[in-house]
Amino acid sequence: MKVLEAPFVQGFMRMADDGWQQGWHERNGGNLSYRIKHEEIESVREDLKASGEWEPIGTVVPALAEEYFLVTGSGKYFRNVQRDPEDSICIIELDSAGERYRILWGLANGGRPTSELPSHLMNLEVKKKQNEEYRVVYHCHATNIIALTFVLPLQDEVFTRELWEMATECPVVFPDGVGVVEWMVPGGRRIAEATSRLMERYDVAIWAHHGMFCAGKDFDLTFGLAHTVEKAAEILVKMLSMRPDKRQTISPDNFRDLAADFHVTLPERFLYEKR
Ligand code: 2HA
Ligand code: ZN
Repeated sequence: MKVLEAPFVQGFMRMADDGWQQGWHERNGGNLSYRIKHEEIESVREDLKASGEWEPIGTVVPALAEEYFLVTGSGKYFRNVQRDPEDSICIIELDSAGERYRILWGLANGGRPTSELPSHLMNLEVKKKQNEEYRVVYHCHATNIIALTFVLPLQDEVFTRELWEMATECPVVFPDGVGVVEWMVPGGRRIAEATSRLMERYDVAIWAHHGMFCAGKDFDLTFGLAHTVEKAAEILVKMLSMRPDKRQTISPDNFRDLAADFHVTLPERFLYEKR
């Protein structure tokens, strides 16, 4: 099969376009990666060709050695993924040490995988060790989440609780909560390490004054997660714009009742009493 006919590639392109339509990918903002299944890479094998040299990833991910990934290209625009995928995205393979990659398809006019490749691969490695079914890592510049990083304390507990309170379904969609990374230079190993540490606990990591990272088992779940978090952030921004406090809200005991009925575990550290 041709790469562009494969369902996993179609799903990847649809997700990129969905993010663009949401307004989360100005210019070349954001990036997306997918850890390809064995049968999926075999289904497109005839269309793959090693075009360049092995290049360093910028970090080491031994648990992902010899795996294949579909990723957006550095400097490429989400706006163009659906229209010109061969120029915008690529399939890469990792070497046997998980230290280097090479391009097997895509980036037809040259280029490199996303500048956030270290973060994507380190997150995918953490998630794979937890649960083999995790395959998607998504980074977007969601507007309202970024806005909140200027007014809320950069603490996991506060972000999680405030987002949970904005929509009843939030604690059901992300019961583990969200983590927050203080401002750091993007693109390197340091921010990748900080993010992947948070991914040991959460499926969502917020980058202060920058955006968010989400991890999930498939495109629907991962996009849906980002969408739910950003929607809650939008409600919080609207609420804070109307008045600085809440007249009424969902209480810690309300959350405990919800957890019991929906069969989710909500860590007590998020259900603190507010002063
Ligand atoms: O430009 O979003 O974090 C791509 C990015 C870097
Ligand atoms: Zn970014």
